[in-house]
Amino acid sequence: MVVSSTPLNLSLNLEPIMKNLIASLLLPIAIIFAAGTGLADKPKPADLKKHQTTPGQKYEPTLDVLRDQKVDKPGAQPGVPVISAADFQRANQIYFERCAGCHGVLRKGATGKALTTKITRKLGLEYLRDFIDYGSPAGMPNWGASGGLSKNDIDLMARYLLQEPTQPPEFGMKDIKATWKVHVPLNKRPKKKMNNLDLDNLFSVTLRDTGQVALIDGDSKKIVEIIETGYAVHISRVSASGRYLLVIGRDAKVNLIDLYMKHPTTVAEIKVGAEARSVETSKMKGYEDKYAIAGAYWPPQYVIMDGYTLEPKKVVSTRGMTVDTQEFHPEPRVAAIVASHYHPEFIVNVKETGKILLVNYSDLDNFQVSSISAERFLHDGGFDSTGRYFLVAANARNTIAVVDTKERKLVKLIKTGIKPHPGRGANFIHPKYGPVWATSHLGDETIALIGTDPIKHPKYAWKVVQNLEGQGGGALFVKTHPKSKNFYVDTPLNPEAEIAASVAVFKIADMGQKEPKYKVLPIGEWSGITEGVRRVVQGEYNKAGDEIWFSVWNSKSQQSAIVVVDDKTLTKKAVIKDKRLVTPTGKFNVYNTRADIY
Ligand code: DHE
Repeated sequence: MVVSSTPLNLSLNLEPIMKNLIASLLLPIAIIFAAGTGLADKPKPADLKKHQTTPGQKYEPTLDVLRDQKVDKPGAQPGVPVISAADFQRANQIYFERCAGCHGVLRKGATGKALTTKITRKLGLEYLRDFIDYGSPAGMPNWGASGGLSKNDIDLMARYLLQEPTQPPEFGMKDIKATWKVHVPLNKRPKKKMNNLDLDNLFSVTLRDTGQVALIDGDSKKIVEIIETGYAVHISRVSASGRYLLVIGRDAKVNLIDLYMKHPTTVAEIKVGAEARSVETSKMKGYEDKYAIAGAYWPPQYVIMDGYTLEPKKVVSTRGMTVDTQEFHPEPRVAAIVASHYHPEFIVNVKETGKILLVNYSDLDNFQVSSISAERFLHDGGFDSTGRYFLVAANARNTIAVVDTKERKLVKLIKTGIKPHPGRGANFIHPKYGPVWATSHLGDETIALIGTDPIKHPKYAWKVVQNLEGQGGGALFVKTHPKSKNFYVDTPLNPEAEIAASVAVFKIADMGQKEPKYKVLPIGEWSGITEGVRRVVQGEYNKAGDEIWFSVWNSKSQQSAIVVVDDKTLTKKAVIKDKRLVTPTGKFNVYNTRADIY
């Protein structure tokens, strides 16, 4: 069963950024249909009853850093409506906020179809306007009636799509170097840890809308440091030694934070592009902490840096052919990156081409990259419990790709439910099937369990051995811990407020039953916050594995919190509230993150 198709309540008191996340799905869908098969029938308002916006559709990139670029309007062309410079700038902003995530920066298609002028001019102004206004049974919402775009904006977007697209600037080594700053040189850094923090139980918490991370002590639950980072910081990763914390903003700014300083501080920073989401550090024995890597959405490239200073060493473009149709893709974004434990390699997932790159960092002068053809639209993923196999979601293809990082080859492509979104996934020993790795789904209520032990449980390896039924779609992250008996699933993008504000917990011991039951923890309610949507997102364990932290993510102007759950009793253990805790989302326990425990 697909999750509720209740239209999203855009009147919720959300900050614009959240609205963008929701809206980013709507416009592309319209255009996908129009551009997909050429000229479809003119959309009818009556068809709108069939329109749906699923949680999966809400989860598309908003390129809001590129949105703010200053652009020149293209010159006048015969038969193309004239558009003023100010209007073009505004339409460009709307496009990057809402459309580019699916249709690509260059409008040559990404998860959505291409919107080049060859296609749009064939469709014509009136057609495009109607399509954006009235929608279609294929999933196009009624922008006019829904109030998502005003009549003027619909008209503007239709005219914009007839103009040649803008191309944001490239960002090569010279530009990257110009942004590189070492605030504290290596010889000025402490030789040993200068603070009393229990670093292994420290949490780096994304404060999404303030462009900061909060470092929170896992024992006292107090904020020990707030550190300025890039715009709408996305993830934190920890170096193999546990000394350095790396954080990446959506604006592609990487902060290298030294946790040994008396007050952990940014010791180096750099920008690797204009839009980015992923960062990682080398973990192979002998190379611990030595290199860092960051992947960009725009330009489509990754950058290898010195792990202690972030000095950029190598910038590599990901442009190339797709794995299936073997057509050129001009802007394949870099999604998840992990560090191999078997070879001096980063495993770089290239979204639109579907390639998993094994990027060898042992000799940057004789640089070697191996390419595994997996499946298009790779997004997020993590290791199995042994750290040998890497499982990654090709989300728009409802597939999990498995790579053996020791043998350096693709093991299997496994079909799961609709739009898998594992985060890094979760590993546990199933009472019947042995070791499994789990992923939740954005587009349905199932949680797929995949067998990961080809030696002792070969019958179950690399198969979906069980589909659990959770609270609903809109799930983003699953979590457990080797010491825990429980398995948690969040649902922050579910359209039902109660489901978005709670998590489901399964007992691992019950998994052998035909339809294992789950318990609902009302985390939003436990936070004591009564305003806002209270999206409960991304469970993260402490080092001991006896408590799990959830963010209660409200909009910037509303109160948010972190609720700590006692993993044994499944009761509320603590609520962290602080006026500095604005829009907390991802939380990264230093020990679990550096040791790949999830
Ligand atoms: Fe994420 C991981 C991209 C929206 C919270 N997110 C990732 C990764 C990618 C990605 C590629 C994997 C990085 C890695 O492992 O190296 N995320 C994107 C998007 O493109 C998308 C859909 C839209 C956008 O414009 O950014 C998006 N992500 C979100 C959110 O709205 C979330 C819920 C809140 C937020 O802070 O923005 C969110 N993403 C996260 C988190 C992780 C993540 C917490 C890391 C999970 C982990 O356990 O490692």
